Amino acid sequence: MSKTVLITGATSGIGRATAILFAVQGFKLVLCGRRQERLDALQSELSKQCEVHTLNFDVRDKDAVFKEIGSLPENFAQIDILINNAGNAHGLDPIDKGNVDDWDAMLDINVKGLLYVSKAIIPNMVEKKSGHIINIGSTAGKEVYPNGNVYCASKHAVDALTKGMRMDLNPYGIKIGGINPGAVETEFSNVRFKGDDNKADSVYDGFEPLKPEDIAEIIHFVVTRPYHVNIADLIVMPTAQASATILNRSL
Ligand code: NDP
Ligand code: 8X3
Repeated sequence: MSKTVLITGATSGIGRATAILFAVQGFKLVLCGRRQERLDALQSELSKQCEVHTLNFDVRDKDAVFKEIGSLPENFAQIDILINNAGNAHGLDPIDKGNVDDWDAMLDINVKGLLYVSKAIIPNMVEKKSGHIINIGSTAGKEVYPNGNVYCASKHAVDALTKGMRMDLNPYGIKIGGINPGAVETEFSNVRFKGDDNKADSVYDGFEPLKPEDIAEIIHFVVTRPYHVNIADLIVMPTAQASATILNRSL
């Protein structure tokens, strides 16, 4: 029987590429996001390949998270694999000039949103004594870079939660892993720079960034290992990247 996968942030970038690849592989999909038209487009496209259900909620809205996940139809309600992917950076400012609304957004979405979605799904995994959770962290969760302050803090928190979940859910045989990408060309920088496309494009100038499909393939590899193999933590960067700030822009 195909496994059921719930992907947050499925309307764009890494989440969308993962949904498309997983559909080809015949998983059953629960796709989440806030942009209904994109959810509808994915549903109509991917339904040709697999069973798809969509949920529209903001991960910051605790009540909506529990209501939507709690009201999944019976044939989608048993989530085998949770991919906690929804998230973004908002702004790139020194700490003294940071916008507090940006700080709220990053901590509320990247950290608390991930927690709410996990809390809505973990009890069923505990009951079944099976499940797999993948948290999409970042190289920003492994190092800090200038002006990255709160985004880096949010992804360091994701890294800590990945480790904590692995410890706490170990008695139940639930797999927990973190995947931590470097620069991936998605809508990430458009969101970070609030729609300034020139600024967003310049992030990837002069080097070949990762594609969302690269991360989707890695997620697929991680979830298709035999039961006794848990890929606990993984960092993936473009070849041109050596750290958050060391980029070879001549490649
Ligand atoms: P995108 O901006 O392309 O996608 C972000 C996704 O998150 C969208 O589907 C968006 O959907 C969803 N999302 C954002 N805010 C919310 C919210 N409040 N509630 C529900 N869903 C939300 O970026 P990426 O694909 O690049 O990002 C995916 C993950 O990868 C993030 O966690 C990001 O931090 C991480 N990452 C990205 C890297 C990169 O360089 N691109 C590198 C390392 C990590 P919608 O707007 O429809 O709600
Ligand atoms: C995204 C990668 O370097 O912009 O998490 O923080 S970075």
